[in-house]
Amino acid sequence: MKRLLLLFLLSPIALEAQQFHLIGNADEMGNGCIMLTPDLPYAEGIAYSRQKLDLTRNFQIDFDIFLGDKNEGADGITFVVHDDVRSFNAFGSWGECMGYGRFSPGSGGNSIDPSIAIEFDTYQNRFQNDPSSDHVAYLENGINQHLSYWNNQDEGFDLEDDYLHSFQFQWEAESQTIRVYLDGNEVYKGNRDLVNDIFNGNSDVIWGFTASTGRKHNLQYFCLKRLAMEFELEDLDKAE
Ligand SMILES: [Ca+2]
Ligand SMILES: [Ca+2]
Ligand SMILES: [Ca+2]
Repeated sequence: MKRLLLLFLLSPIALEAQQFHLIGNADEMGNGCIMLTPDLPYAEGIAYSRQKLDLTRNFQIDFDIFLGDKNEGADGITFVVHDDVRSFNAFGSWGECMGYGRFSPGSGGNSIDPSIAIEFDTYQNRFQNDPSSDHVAYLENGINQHLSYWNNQDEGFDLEDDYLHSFQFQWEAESQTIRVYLDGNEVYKGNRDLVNDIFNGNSDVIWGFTASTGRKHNLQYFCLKRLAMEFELEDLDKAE
């Protein structure tokens, strides 16, 4: 019962495009959506909320993502939470790194670190262990390679279908649980002490979205829905 109660007590906050700091090709679209990349090669765009997240509290973020209208396009979007020293100007590499990571774990090049990310990958790069289908994966510290992924067990799974897809990210602070939903399906669930194991004890972190294209490309954007943040842990205890 406690978990249900927590979600009901979250306070939703309406998000506006002006609350985001934009880098590279990112640009307001004027309809509550922010473009990350135009449908052009070698583009990269990043949008960070100016309001940081507090990992000592529960929160839930809802938004829609658009990954393009052609299956042969690329490369995808990541949702990122980070504490990189470059703060609101942190960026990663283009192409298969989706503006988040670097090309290989041991290589140089720009990546957002320390961080976690959820990637929505629309192009197969064998070096990153990508399946032939589009997929979702959990990433850490600017490394795009992943051992596991979610593609609905469908080798034809395609997100570049000219539709918006709903995405939800939930953080439950006490149990240190991450839950991710795409179009209502649970696509990732994991337990991680983010504050201590990723962010070196810091609980105030930057969040936003990154995307890039390479030789192949697509229009990629996200639309704001809401951020729901738990206000006071004490209030929850009283409510019980
Ligand atoms: Ca593709
Ligand atoms: Ca890829
Ligand atoms: Ca695809």
